[in-house]
Amino acid sequence: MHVALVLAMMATLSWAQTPQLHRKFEYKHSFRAPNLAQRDGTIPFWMVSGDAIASMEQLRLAPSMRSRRGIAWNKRVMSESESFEVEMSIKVTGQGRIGADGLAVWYTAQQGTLGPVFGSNDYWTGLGLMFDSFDNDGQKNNPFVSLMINDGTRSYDHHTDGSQQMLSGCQKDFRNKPFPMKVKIEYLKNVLTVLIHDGMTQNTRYEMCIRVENVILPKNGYFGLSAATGGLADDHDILEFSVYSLNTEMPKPPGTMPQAEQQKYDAEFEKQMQDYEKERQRFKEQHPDKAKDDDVDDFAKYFEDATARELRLIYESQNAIHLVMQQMEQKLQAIVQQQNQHTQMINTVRSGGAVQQQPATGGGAPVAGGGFGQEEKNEALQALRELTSGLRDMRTYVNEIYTRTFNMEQKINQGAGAQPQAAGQGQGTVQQVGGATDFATIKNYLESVQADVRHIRANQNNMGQGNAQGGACPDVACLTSTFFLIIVGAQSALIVVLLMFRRGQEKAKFY
Ligand SMILES: [Ca+2]
Ligand SMILES: [Ca+2]
Repeated sequence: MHVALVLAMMATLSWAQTPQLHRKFEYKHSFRAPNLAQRDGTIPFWMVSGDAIASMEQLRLAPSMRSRRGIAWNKRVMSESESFEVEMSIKVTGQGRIGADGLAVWYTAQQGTLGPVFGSNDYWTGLGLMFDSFDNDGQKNNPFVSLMINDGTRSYDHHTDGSQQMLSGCQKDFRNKPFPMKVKIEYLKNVLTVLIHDGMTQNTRYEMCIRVENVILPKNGYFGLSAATGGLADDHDILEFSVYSLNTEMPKPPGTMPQAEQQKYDAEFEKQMQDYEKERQRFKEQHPDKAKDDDVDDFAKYFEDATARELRLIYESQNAIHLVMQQMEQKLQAIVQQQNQHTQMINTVRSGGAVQQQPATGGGAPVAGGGFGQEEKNEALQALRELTSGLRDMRTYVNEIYTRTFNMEQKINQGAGAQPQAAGQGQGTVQQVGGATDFATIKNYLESVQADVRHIRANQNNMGQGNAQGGACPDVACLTSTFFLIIVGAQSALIVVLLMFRRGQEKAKFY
């Protein structure tokens, strides 16, 4: 009873201590369709040589033409792990009942070169997995898959299909299958396994082909592929070559890795922020006068002082003016377009009877040049001139009002103060009675001012009517672009003067 319990506990412990296998896709050793190759026919991290051609869909190691050979070799060594898994998708297709020569997958100490062994060099060091199409030794056992491990001293024997040299193999017809053949090569803890799906069904069903123990492969080897044709020829295409590193030293399951890393980075960031804050505090303590400036809380105060706010307000108001001007321009354009249409219609009516033909030939295209004639332009210019002179008149009237008001003030003051000589008896009684007729005088002046204002209004009305007749601005506010620019200019000049004045004041404070 006790023994059984102890055994069970030991079993549980040993199971718990078994390291989990971490399988990771290694893109620097892999390629797969679609987008197998780049536009220039290269495969990233791979060299392609001989008659091999890489396209988006496949790597054609050797085409179905006589005596061709091509190789493709990984430029990077497999340093990610000693154990690995390779998943391949292969198509070998040809017109004949028999094909040749075949293709090979390599894992070697050095990169391969073009040569006699299925397109690659002889005397290699490492693994060669041959897919031999042609039956050289007449054993009626081809196509055949064979595994040969070489230490760089042996030459491959084609006459026997390598049957005396191979470690293991299996007979497998891989030519002209409806679906790509799938091959899975696993090298884990010096055990090499080759599983093959023959491509007869779409669903992958692997069958064991090779399993060999105590296989020693070179560390940091290169993956390679090659194929060759002879008197007979097949297309030898690789659709996928995916390499996965197999590591047992990764305790964490792959799903939690990114989150763990994220937490690590977050912690690091937090730590650095704290360090920075500490440094800042220390600096502030050491240099209280300098540190004051970079105080974040006070920054806003420095940011918008009175001058800045003023500038911002000016900027905003100028933006508003700009917007209004843009709107005016749009409206003017719309008016011009309308006028064009009207002119066109009038012309059409004048030409007589051509109204029905117009839409067919002219369509809706506006008469750009002729629509706004010289006469209209002159009229518009005239209206503008009138408006300008009207504004000038208005200014004169305003000045006049100002002058009169000023004079009136002066006279009132005089009336209230010392007695003028020319004022006569009436003025004298004003003083005596205590300002009874003073109101009458003010009334007179007010009436004269009222009359002036009425006069100005009448003038304005006349001007308004004149403009309306001119048709310069029927719907929009009667304000020309020129006048607007003058306003903006005057405003800008004022700002500049104000700023200069302020700057002068500030300088005065320092010097
Ligand atoms: Ca052969
Ligand atoms: Ca054979």
